[in-house]
Amino acid sequence: MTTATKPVAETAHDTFPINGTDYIEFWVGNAKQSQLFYRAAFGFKLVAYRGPETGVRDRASYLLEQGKIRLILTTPMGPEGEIAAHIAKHGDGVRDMAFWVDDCRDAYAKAIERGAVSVQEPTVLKDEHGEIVVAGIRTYGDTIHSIVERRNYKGLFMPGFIAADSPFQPEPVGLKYVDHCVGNVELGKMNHWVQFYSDVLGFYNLLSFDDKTISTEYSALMSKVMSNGNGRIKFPINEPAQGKKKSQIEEYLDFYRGPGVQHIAVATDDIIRTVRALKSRGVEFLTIPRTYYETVLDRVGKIDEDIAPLAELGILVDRDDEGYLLQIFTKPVQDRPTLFFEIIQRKGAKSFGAGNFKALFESIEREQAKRGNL
Ligand code: TYF
Ligand code: FE
Repeated sequence: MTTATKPVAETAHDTFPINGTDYIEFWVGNAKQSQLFYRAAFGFKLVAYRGPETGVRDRASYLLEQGKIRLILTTPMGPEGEIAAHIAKHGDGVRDMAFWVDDCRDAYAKAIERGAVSVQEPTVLKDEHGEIVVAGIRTYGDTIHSIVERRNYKGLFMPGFIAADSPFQPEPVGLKYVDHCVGNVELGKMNHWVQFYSDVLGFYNLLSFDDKTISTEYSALMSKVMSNGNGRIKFPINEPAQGKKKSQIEEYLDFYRGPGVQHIAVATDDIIRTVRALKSRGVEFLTIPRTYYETVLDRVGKIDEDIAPLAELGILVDRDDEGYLLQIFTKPVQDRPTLFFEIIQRKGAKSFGAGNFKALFESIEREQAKRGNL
């Protein structure tokens, strides 16, 4: 069932150091409307803009920020080119999970030497605030990793972007940083992409879930979590497994028309406050049966939070050797059942909520059934 692969390192030997996620860029059909959704519903702040008004003719991009999280929403100005083709095929989705590095040229050269496929050679972008060096490599599907060096840059974000402001300034909801980004890949390809992150980027295999860990009679999948050395980049990779029902991963692959980013997990220090705020602004979450809360404390032991608000909001709890975590999942954020968000609060735990997989996957399957995809 699992294909044989070379052993994957248990500790990282980073090909190049990564300081963290620089930004996540979405290619969308209407960035003007998407940026308002992420501000109004998720509490992001509009910071910068690049488009026809700033001399870029073929696209418009909006930079949003909350905590350390940067999102870019980009749309094409016409049907020509790779952005329009990406949207026609995938719908709205994640194009780029960018790495923040200290030395782009060195990082890019080392990645290419180890077999990365280039999408952009190191390119210098200059303005009066200094220079950014950016390169790009491919990962699964049509997704890329830009490699961004900003040590000689003092400006807002990047040359080409101008400050943007708006009279509409919704309160942030307490989102702090990107905790992990999950990719869905085709049946039989998980180990290929595990090997890519290991061989090319020097990441290590932090955790693995085979189809027995994950599936009961429910949605079957396998997952391996790849991490860089400092743990600031964590990429679980899922592939569908044979189950009684159509795997949620297959549903994603059918609608995204191939591999891509399935969910982005964002961290908060106060998940109850964050989820209340998100719900009051119209963000939809997966629902969890009341019965989950009748047994959760027997499973996870004592926690700081009251159970009542967790049950009211549908927040899940899990424990590992190092502590516990609280997590909740949105419904897909576009009409295709593709990308969704996870809100996570870690209280020591370094794991991903394996104890919640059954409750979570049953909830996902109720949504799949409503869509007629089970
Ligand atoms: O990132 C994770 O591993 C958890 C659990 O389709 C998860 O958030 C795994 C697979 C999936 C949804 C959530
Ligand atoms: Fe997750």
